[in-house]
Amino acid sequence: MERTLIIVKPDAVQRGLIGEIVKRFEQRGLRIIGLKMMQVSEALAKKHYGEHEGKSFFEGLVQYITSAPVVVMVLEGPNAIAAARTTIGATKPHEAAAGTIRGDFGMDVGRNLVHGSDKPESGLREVANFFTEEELLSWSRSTDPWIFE
Ligand code: IDP
Ligand code: MG
Repeated sequence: MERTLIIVKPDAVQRGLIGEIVKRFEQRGLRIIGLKMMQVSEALAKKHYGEHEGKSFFEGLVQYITSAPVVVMVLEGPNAIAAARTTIGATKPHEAAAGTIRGDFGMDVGRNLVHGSDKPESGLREVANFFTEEELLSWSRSTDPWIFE
């Protein structure tokens, strides 16, 4: 089972899209094992987006992600990372396929609504940055055998 960190970014929270976005991951079949609302500190933002430090958009990205509350969640499932990223859509919303979150709700790469981990190692690192082990639940759904073979 893979784990992915999802962030419902400040623009999505401000636009009232928390429920819509959570719904899309739920209906896909990903299992939510942690979920909370928080405001990201500058230190946490810089740690989370460390790979982008030095890029032209880095300061703006840190400003954006710390500017207002976010909802963070951990999703679990076989191939959870790839599944979540196809539900999220391409980084640049104007290139994202219709039917994806970014393709349905976004216009600008600087306001692209949602984050999802990009590989299993990032998933583990990012989940540990945002959640303690006590905040994550190990549980199974009665529907799991109908979603995962
Ligand atoms: P991802 O979120 O699809 O994995 P990354 O390339 O990892 O995309 O970039 C992280 C985040 O940085 C993006 O989701 C977006 O918020 C922001 N970002 C990436 N490229 C740009 C840019 O050219 N201008 C402004 N923000 C950007
Ligand atoms: Mg990324």
